[in-house]
Amino acid sequence: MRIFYSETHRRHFPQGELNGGELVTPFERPSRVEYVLARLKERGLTDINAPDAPDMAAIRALCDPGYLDFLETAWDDWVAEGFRGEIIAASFPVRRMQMGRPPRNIDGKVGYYCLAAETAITNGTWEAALSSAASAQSATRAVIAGEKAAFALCRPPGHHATADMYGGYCFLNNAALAAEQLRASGAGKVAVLDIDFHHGNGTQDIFYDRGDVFFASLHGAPEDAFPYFLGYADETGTGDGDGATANFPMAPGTPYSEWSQALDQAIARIRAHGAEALVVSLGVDAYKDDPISFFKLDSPDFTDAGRRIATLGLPTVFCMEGGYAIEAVGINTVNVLEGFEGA
Ligand code: SP5
Ligand code: ZN
Repeated sequence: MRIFYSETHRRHFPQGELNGGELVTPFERPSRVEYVLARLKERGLTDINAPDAPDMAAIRALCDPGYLDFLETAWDDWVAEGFRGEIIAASFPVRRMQMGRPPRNIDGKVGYYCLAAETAITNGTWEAALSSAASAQSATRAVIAGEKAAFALCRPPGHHATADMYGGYCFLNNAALAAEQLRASGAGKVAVLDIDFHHGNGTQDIFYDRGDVFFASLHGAPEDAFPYFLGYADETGTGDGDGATANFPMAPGTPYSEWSQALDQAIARIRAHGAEALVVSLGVDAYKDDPISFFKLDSPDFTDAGRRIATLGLPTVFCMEGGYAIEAVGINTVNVLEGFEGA
């Protein structure tokens, strides 16, 4: 399997994540990638490539222009304002306030474009986010060129990012870029299967009113888990997208025996939709020892999940999302890929 990854991810490494009222070292940290790379090599998956430069036209086509301008200049604007810490949002447009007017002031703008305050922006975040998108785009290009599957080792992750908001450690929605690219290459229908522990709110939002991109997500129920405000089972799409969103929220403690049934249902829905290509939002935070999640998958379960995903028989782009049990993130991620390849 061809693998794409950029060292530029290291430019995004905030010191602080807002967690329980403290600033802690972010769970989403550069060493995650090192563990995945080490495991890939250990298992003989050595076709590891730097991505091409990001396709900016595709990123501009997906995202809000004001949002992209904000991300590109946020750090400089923050420093120019006289702030000395990392960029953390503190004020948000919420119920009964103005949702459509981005402020001029950078502190206001940050809140306007932010969906969760745990995620800090630093010098280098924009470059890292672009390099992550570039990995997704290059992996997708390889699949379009005829590879059965490719793995984009994206960091930072993407599935929480909407067209105009960052948060949940995500800035640009890599999986959505991949899905759009597959569509543009001629696939009439594509599907995004999101197996990260958290609901892929960004991906769902981007495709919610479209029938050409099916979105299925397995995740911790919104009553109990981030991102809290989306991901209920009764969210099924709207307009042309009516019926093209499928959510499988699950309770704390969910074991693989139950999770795998949801996976099978998601797979059946994708098959029924008639998808011709697949994007997998590959988070491995459903793992039993993940520090911020509450499912009970064990490492061999990820191999089995990869095997089940392969039964779709579709050209597949894997995009790395979450997974924070540092020592196991490589094993679990590569298990999915090996399960898929071995099937
Ligand atoms: C890509 C991805 O996996 N993003 C996840 C972002 C989650 N951020 C907020 C997590 C808040 C979790 N609080 C958990 C406390 C555990 N004791
Ligand atoms: Zn996650």
